[in-house]
Amino acid sequence: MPLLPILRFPDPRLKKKAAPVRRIDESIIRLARDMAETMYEAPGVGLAATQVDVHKRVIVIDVSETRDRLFTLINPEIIESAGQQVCEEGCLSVPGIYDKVERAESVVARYLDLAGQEQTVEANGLLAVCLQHEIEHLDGKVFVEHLSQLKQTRIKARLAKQAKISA
Ligand code: K1U
Ligand code: ZN
Repeated sequence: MPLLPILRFPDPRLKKKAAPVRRIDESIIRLARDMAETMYEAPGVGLAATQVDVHKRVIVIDVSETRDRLFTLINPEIIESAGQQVCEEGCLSVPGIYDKVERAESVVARYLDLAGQEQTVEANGLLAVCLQHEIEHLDGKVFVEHLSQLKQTRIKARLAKQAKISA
């Protein structure tokens, strides 16, 4: 199964808003499978289709230590949120950069599973953070946009330097 190339911040394609999935066909099932494999290999705890340049509302998440609790969420939406938490976040599209972001402490998300059944998940802690982070990717937002302009400028400079070294 192919590993998918992950777009790097500040690639403008990360700003595109993903479209809802109308029909869960073989192409969506294959995309979700390839995304899960790419996330596990990276390694990461989540991945949004936007990050692999597919602008459809599909995310995969596995925050388990055993790496065997995969969630595939089609058209995910946060329908309830409560509280606040500040958590250190990373992003596979912003390699090597970690910083604190304030998010809701707990969320309820509604989504379709791969069989097209509507599901809800109640989440707190890292799963809640990850759901918020991945759904923001589908809306064209990267976590560093929660940081100050100064930090964003420094991050862009650091990533540009890294890209030059590895070219
Ligand atoms: O969206 C992404 O780029 C994935 C990202 C998700 C995320 C991490 C932390 C907080 C919020 C959202 C990552 O997975 S970054 C890598 C990472 O955090 C990690 C990797 C291996 C094991 C545990 C964590
Ligand atoms: Zn990310």
